[in-house]
Amino acid sequence: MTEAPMVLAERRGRAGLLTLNRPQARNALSDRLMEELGTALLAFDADPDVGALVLTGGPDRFAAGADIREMAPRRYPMEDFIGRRWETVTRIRKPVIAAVAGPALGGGCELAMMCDIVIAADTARFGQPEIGLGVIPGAGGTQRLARAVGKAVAMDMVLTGRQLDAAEAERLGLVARVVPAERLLAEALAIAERIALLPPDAVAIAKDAVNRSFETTLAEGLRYERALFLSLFGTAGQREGMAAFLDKRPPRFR
Ligand code: CO8
Repeated sequence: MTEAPMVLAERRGRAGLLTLNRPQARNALSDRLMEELGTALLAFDADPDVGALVLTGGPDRFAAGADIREMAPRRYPMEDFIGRRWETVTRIRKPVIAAVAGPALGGGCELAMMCDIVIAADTARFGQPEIGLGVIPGAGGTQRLARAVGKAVAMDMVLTGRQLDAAEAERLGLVARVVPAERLLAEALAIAERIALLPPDAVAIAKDAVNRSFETTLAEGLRYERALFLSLFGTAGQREGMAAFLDKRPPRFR
């Protein structure tokens, strides 16, 4: 008998929907789950009929973090067991929208922060409880979190394990929008569909440019942005987008 997949992948219109599927372990992010997620992300990234992705953990939870059962026997020195497996979501070209309901804890919060837009249900909670397990966040929970919410709140969360509810996460800029839980998936898919109708070169380059702002100085980032901006002239999207504006008609990008 084959085991149930830990990540479900399906097409919804021009959106690729990925659902973490390990409810009995609260979507704990085991090595196998992260391998499956990486494979599914790369498949959608390569699919020309998909314009943007939605990543969710279902209506009750996003993810309870890395798999503690798997990590407990590990001893340093050891191989980097996070590495490539956890980075795929940050390497793909298409935007990924995290649709978060319920707990997004530890690696679950970190996975949401790796996505490009985070939409939260009013039931969502974000936290980095690793300190209570004798470790610290290992996939961005000290770095992306501090950049998103600032040092004061990041320190509070990382040092005490305090969790943010959806409203606080929105106020602090960790999430883009909060919606009623029953609307979460529809809203996230609508955003993905909207992006999927836009010119794919400009979408991928816009994502890259904003992400670069977290990794470089302002002067270097502005040079990078300018080069990317210029590179879009002559693409199908630029020609059609500007022609449609001047012709006073809706653009047809695909
Ligand atoms: N790992 C493994 N199993 C888990 C995890 C987890 N993170 N979380 C829950 N489970 C399992 C439980 O062991 C339990 O299993 P069983 O039924 O066999 O006893 C089952 O899921 C149900 O758990 P609960 O009864 O606790 O479920 P509740 O709905 O009452 O609570 C919670 C859900 C709030 C999510 C709660 O389970 C919880 O607090 N979980 C742990 C959260 C946590 O501490 N996360 C941080 C993990 S460390 C981490 O993420 C480090 C990331 C570093 C980078 C990546 C490295 C690979």
